[in-house]
Formats: sequence, C-alpha cells, structure tokens
Amino acid sequence: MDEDVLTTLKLLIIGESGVGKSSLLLRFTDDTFDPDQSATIGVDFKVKTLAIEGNKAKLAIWWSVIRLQYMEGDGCFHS
Ligand SMILES: Nc1nc2c(ncn2[C@@H]2O[C@H](COP(=O)(O)OP(=O)(O)OP(=O)(O)O)[C@@H](O)[C@H]2O)c(=O)[nH]1
Ligand SMILES: [Mg+2]
Repeated sequence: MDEDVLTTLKLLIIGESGVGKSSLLLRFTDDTFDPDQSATIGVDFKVKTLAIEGNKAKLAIWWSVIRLQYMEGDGCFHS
C-alpha cells in the first residue's frame, strides 16, 4: 500500500486545552467521538491516507496543547 502513496503531508494542530482538537482529529481519522476523551499529554499523532483525484496522499497529523504559563513572563523556558 505504501508504495502507491504519492506524497506525505504533515499537519500540526496546536490549541488551548479543551477546545476539542483530539475530538476533531478522532472524528476525521476514525469517524468516532469519545465523550470521555482524556486530556492529551504532550503530543499525539495519527496517520490517514486520503485519495485525492485518484492519487493517494498520506496525511501525518500531530497535535499538541499550548500551555500559556510556559510562554508568559517568568516561565521555565525563560532564563
Ligand atoms: N458538545 C460537544 N462537545 C465536544 C465537541 N468536541 C469536543 N467536545 C468535548 O470537549 C472536551 C474537550 O475535547 P478534547 O477533544 O479532549 O479537547 P482537546 O483540545 O484535545 O483538549 P486537550 O487534549 O486538553 O488539549 C471533551 O469533554 C469533549 O467531549 C463537540 O463538537 N461538541
Ligand atoms: Mg486532546
């Protein structure tokens, strides 16, 4: 199957916690919804193969949370 794939596209989804990123991705890749979905720790990852105009494209999707406390003022990433 992999040898038919024309290209691999990479997509990164970033957003605040609880906005529904995991649910949106689960619906897109598996067409399911889990109401008890737990918060994503770090980064999650899924692959979906799409057929676009007869060509197969592999879509690699990562998603992650922006934790604002790390980006503000005296956050641990600042020295
Ligand atoms: N009613 C409704 N609730 C939704 C929808 N999408 C997500 N939710 C709910 O919103 C909450 C958060 O959804 P998640 O998909 O876990 O959100 P997230 O952005 O992945 O959150 P983190 O993993 O913490 O970053 C969950 O309780 C879901 O059940 C939607 O379309 N409608
Ligand atoms: Mg999530």
